[in-house]
Amino acid sequence: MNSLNSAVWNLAFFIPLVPACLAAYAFFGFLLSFFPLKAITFLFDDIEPFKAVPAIIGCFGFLVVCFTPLGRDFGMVQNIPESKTYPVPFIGFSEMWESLASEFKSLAYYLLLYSFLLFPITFPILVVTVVATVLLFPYLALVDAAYYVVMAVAKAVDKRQYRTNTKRLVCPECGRASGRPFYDVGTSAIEGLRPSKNGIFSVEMETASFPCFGSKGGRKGLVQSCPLCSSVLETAEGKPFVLSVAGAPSSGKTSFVHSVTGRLVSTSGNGKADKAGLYHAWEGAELAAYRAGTCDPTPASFQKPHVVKLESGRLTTCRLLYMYDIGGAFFTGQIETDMQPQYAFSDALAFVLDPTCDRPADAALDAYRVFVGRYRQFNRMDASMRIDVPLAIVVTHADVPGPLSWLSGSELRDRMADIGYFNLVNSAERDFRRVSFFSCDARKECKETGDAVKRLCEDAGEDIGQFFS
Ligand SMILES: Nc1nc2c(ncn2[C@@H]2O[C@H](COP(=O)(O)OP(=O)(O)O)[C@@H](O)[C@H]2O)c(=O)[nH]1
Ligand SMILES: [Mg+2]
Repeated sequence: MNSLNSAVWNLAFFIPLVPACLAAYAFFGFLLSFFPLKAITFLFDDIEPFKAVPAIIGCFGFLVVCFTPLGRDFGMVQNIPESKTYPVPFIGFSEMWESLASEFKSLAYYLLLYSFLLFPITFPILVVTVVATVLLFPYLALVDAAYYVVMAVAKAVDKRQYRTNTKRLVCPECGRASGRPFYDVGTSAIEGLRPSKNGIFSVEMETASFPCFGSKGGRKGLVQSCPLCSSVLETAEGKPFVLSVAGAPSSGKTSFVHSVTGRLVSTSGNGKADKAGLYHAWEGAELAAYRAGTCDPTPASFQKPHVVKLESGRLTTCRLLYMYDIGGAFFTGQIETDMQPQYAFSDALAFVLDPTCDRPADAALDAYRVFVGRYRQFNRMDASMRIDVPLAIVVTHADVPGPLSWLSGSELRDRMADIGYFNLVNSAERDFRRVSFFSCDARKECKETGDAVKRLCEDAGEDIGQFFS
């Protein structure tokens, strides 16, 4: 910012100088029409040099006085003011004119004094300086206009980023969604922040001014908390993508979640994340157990979501993948589990089925019916309304050779419809606008599990899909 301010400052000596020289040239021509200078016009045929030479002397003299140590004798100290609100961009421009004008004024004043001594040199410089001082006003007006345009654009970008990135908070601790987080500003917790008129680096709040977006902004680093459970969050305003996993007991839901998580973390989000990590410590222990080949049954009661945090220099905030994995008993309909709040704000749904279990098509269809019934009930959607949230049907146990192993897309869909899953396929396609099909070995961190989530992200129109390979 200092270099930008000094560029504006220095250009203030050059840009007005060009028209100032032309004006000085015209002025000296004007002087030649008065006594006693008028005599020159009678004595010389060519009076051009009498206009041009003083203009050139004035122009060069002006530059010498402004930019050499000689200038100090003329009050020209080249004192670029420190922008008070640094590092807010461009704010220095409009604040600079007073200092600039005072330097020009003292220069003109000293030149006026000296002009009695070295009249032929100092007088032209004085003329150029006076004209350049006048032209300083349109120059600074233009600079300020540019500043306000840039600021308006920066503010619009800032607002948009803030709105889209903090539109919704999903608490990694209580698993519930709310509006913007509470920000701890020292004296009180306030809800939501607004970008200030200065744009990207500062935010006006009830109590004070805090830094906002941008590389130097610290707003994302303010302590934030969940408005519902008051837990302190480390989401740094990360944008959440919520995936709810459903399926019959032991169909492979938990394995699927660990497969996606493990692959995401070990591939650093398709090599596109600077950091890919787990949010909760317990997730690390569970992932390690999964990698060692054990997968404990999940209790039917509501659980905290699995959260993967992806950070990339190309994104203004991080991306958080939430995966809700609940006990399969919920989908048998026997358990009156109260509410699964995530169904109100899921961005995508995955329905997992095991084709190797006893009567697999019936088991899957029963679980599917309970799942969709509860989803509709929770979202107050009757059976005639199609669900906009994308669904992926994930068939596990691809490692056990069978008719569905390692198929995907329409090939898998058609095969499923042929071998007894017709009702499931048909219901899914009636209930959901977008349905995709994948087969995978959920015990491994295989590509197919990531493909399923990638597709769901893409169907939901979210950029987090880029992190899956
Ligand atoms: N061979 C094989 N076993 C699987 C697969 N997916 C899950 N399992 C096993 O099935 C059992 C139940 O899996 P789990 O993920 O706990 O199912 P959940 O009850 O739906 O969460 C575990 O012993 C897993 O190791 C798979 O794709 N292939
Ligand atoms: Mg489980």
